[in-house]
Amino acid sequence: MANTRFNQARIITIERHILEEQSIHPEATGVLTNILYDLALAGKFIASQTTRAGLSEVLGATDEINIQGETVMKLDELADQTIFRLNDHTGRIAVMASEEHEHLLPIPEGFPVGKYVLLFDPLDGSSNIDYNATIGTIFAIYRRISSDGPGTLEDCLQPGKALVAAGYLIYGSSTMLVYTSGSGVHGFTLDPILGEFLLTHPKIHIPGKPKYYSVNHGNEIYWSEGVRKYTHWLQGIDADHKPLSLRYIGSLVGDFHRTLLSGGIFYYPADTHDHLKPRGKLRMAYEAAPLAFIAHHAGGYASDGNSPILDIRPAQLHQRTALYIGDRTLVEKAEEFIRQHDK
Ligand code: FDP
Repeated sequence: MANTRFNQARIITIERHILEEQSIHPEATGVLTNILYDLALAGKFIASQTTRAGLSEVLGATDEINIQGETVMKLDELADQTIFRLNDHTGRIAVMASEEHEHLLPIPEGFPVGKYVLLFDPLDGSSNIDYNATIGTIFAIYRRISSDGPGTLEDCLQPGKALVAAGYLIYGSSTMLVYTSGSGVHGFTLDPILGEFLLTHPKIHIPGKPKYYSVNHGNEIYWSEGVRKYTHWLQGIDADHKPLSLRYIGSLVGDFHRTLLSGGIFYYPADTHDHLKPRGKLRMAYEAAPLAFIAHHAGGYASDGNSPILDIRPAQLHQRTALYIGDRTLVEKAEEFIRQHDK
């Protein structure tokens, strides 16, 4: 009996956790707390749809091509609309931007406009949907910098170091929500029976002994000399350490989540072939900046190969970037190789 009570005392729902975090900040109004709840709710909804993909006829592509030139999957649309609709009327958000839309997503007329800015990648890793592999949702929350009225493009083009909170939902063998609002990175696992996110990974810190490196080796012919030499170093060639093992899902949230929990590095370099991905593939605002914020608060580091991701102010909503993220020493080593060989 005593044992049962003890176990129950340790159950921390996301609601309790976010409220406790809010109480550390006496100036907090509860608005951010509510945005985080709304995103947790969006995550539950998206998770319920992704686990039913194929059954409820949502698997497969729509006929539309999105702004990135990719075929829009039905689940992408669902996730996109879910997040927008759960946040468009609350009076907490000034403006939104989604990886799926070319332009800003203003708050619809008639609804109050709030003080936060929400950027999201509704379903990251969508090329994996048809193969039942891990996918995710990434979100980034800034304070608006414009004074009033509808939120502006400038509100959305802030550097990652201005983030108030960032997180992701991962739809894998279980559904998890991982977030930080600046005081630690915390992970919650969705109990599908209770329908609640429970704290399972408090205070995540990237482990010091890296196990894995994660990169799309299929692109090696496009890499710079620095990136190639760095990769050889990770493989133990001309290095004073054992080779790291390779893991690559091709779904950023999945690859990042593993890196966060097991240590190591994920990278998606820029191409040396200008016509391909001279700035890399990943999006600064929807992918790199929020994950860099999480990595930073978990003791890690993220760089574009030259400078910290968190220092870069994107010039455009859909700006792409090279990304090196994870263990601080490994990311700094990548910068060192690039400095030495690519200038
Ligand atoms: P996807 O194209 O499946 O949506 O930025 C999107 C992304 O996946 C990331 O999630 C993933 O890390 C990367 O692209 C995979 O790109 P490659 O297929 O070129 O490796």
